[in-house]
Parts: sequence; C-alpha cells; structure tokens
Amino acid sequence: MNTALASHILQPADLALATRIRAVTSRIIEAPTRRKHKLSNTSIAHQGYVLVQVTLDNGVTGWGEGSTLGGPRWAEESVEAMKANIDAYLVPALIGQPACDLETATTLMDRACKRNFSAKSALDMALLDATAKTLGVPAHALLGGAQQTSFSAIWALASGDAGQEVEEAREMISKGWFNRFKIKLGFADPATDLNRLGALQKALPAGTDIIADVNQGWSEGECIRYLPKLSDLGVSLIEQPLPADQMGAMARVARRSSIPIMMDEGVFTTTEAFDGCAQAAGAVLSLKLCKHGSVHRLKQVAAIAQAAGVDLYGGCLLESSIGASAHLHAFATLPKLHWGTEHFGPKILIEDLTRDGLRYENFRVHLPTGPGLGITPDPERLDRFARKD
Ligand code: MUC
Ligand code: MG
Repeated sequence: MNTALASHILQPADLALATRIRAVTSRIIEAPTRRKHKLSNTSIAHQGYVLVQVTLDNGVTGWGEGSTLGGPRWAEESVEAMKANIDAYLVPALIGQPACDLETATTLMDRACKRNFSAKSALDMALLDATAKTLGVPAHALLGGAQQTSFSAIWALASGDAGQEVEEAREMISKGWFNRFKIKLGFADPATDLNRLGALQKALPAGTDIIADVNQGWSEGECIRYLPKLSDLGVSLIEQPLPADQMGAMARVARRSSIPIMMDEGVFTTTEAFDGCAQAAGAVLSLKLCKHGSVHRLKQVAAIAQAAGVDLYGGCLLESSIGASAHLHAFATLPKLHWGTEHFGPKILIEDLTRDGLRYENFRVHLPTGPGLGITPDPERLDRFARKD
C-alpha cells in the first residue's frame, strides 16, 4: 500500500484507544421558556435537561442532553432520577469503553439500567459527538450519511389562550421560522379545546397545517365523539389521543378516524414499535431519542415503521440545540421523514444553550455542519441555568 496514504488511515485499534471514555460529568439545567407550555398532564415555565460532557483519552469532549417535561409526568423520567442513574449506574458501565463502539455502549447501558431512555440518550449522543469530532466528520457520517440536510419545521402552540396562540403563530410565520403548527389539547374539556382550535383555524392563512396532540388525555368514547370534529376543523394529524398502554383502543380509534393517528408515548422500545405497527395503532410514528435511548435504536424503530408502511414524524421533547442537533443528524440519515420535524425547542427557550444555535430559515430547520453534532455549548449560559444545590 502507498505509505503516504497508509499514514492517514486510522487503524480500528487506534480509534478504540483514542476514544476510550475517561470521564463523564452531568448537570441539571433548568432553562426558562418564553411562555408557559401546557400539556394534558403538565405545565412548564422552565425546561429540564441533564447535560452530560464526556471526555475521551485523546482529550476530545462530547456533549449530550437528556430532556424531560415537567418532572416524571410526560413519562417516568425526571431530571433528578436521570442524573442519579447516569452517575451511579450508566457512567460506571461506560468508563474505559471505546466511545466509537456505540452499539456496545447501548448494550452495556441496557444491562446496567432498565428503560431510562432519556438518560441513556444523553450519553449516547455525547459518545457520538466525541467520536465524530475525533474523526473530524459530522455525526451523520457515522450513521450512514445525510440523505437530507433540512426539514420542514413545526411549532407547538401550548399556552391554552387562543388569542396568544394566534399572535404567536403569526410571529413564527413572519419570522420565516415555522408555518406548520401543533396545538396541545386535553388540558381543558374537549368542547373548550375545540373552540380554541376553531379560533386558530379561522385566524391562520387558509390551508395552514395544524396537528393536534392530546397527550393521552381522551378516552376511546371521547375520541369517537370528538375526532370527527377535529376532522371538520381541518386537523391533519392527531397525536396520542389515548393512554400509552391502550394500544388496542388506539387501533380501534385509528380504524374509524378519517385523520391519521400518530403513536407517541405508546412507542418507546422496538418491541412497542413492532406491536403498535402490527396492531395498526396509528398510521404515523413519532421518533424521539428520549423514548428510544440511542440514535441506533431510533433508526431501528424507524425501520420497523417503514417495513409496516407507517409514516415517520420527527418528534421532540423541547430539546435545546444540543439534543435537537443529535436528532437532526439521525433524521438526516432516513430515506424519508414524511411529516418533517417539530424541533422547535431552541426557539421556545428564552436563551438557547449553544453559541451557534440551529438555523431556522424558509420554514425549515437546517442540519448543522461541522464535526460531531456541529454545535458549541455556551459555558456562561450553562453555568447560569445549572441547578444550584
Ligand atoms: C409531546 O408529547 O409531543 C413535544 C412537543 C410538545 O409541545 O410537547 C412535547 C411532547
Ligand atoms: Mg406528543
């Protein structure tokens, strides 16, 4: 072999040695949001993250973020539990391992700790960031390469005040950031929610895409009664109207609904993805690292959905630009993300956690360029928003 070329080729053993995980730190971050964000089961004015920083033997660092909404209410993880399980169980399972062996890291974390997917995803994205930085490539290059570099973006309206929501939607359109909207339902009675939705639909330009997320807030009976009304109001997609563990009821509702139903809280694991798709509990599936636990698992869930003919939606849990960029790198490698993505987190925070932020332009969010995740956390903001014990 040409010796000049050979000197540039990193041998697998060199990469494993260079990327040995030396240390991991974790911090709870509470970042203020521009307004109250209300869901059927919680309401927040600060978004909670556990931020991890991984340091490799070669001195390279990688960043990751586990997101949770309003304590253990959207799902079972809270920032306190995530940090405790990261420090006591997940980090000890990873120290000394090569960060480049991402699938092995997932197996080791699964052995050390059941579920805890948001906590695991924070570490997974930090290992991905550090490995890709070591190699000088963007994270997506380690996941199969980018097939798309920008995504149609969706903003969530969740103050519960129709007037404020109309103003906010108009502001997002005028900035060129978002012209598709998801409205949160289920925290008022259905009739009140429908009035709010009607006001929004009337005020926005004709044909504006509106998605409704009920966050498990309705019963099957309420779905039978109110989903046709959402259809009359032009809603394009209905997200997780029923409790996460009622897959059979979701399937019955999906069969009678004229609007596609999306599985969100009902599908975390690959097994749940298989069951949901096999039972036809929805025609669309929302992908999120906090549910699947790693970029590779997210891709496995996506593959199960694709095999079943279920469309894909890029979900979020109000991640900052750190977590959002990890999602974009994973989404970029999918052949198709039918519904685009709602990664609006960086814009709902009063101040994002990174220096560069993500680029929102022409109603699309753009895949960051540069090595690793392609973002630079802002140390001053991290210190300011870190929980002080
Ligand atoms: C969810 O259920 O989709 C994501 C956006 C939002 O407004 O809430 C979250 C969780
Ligand atoms: Mg949802």
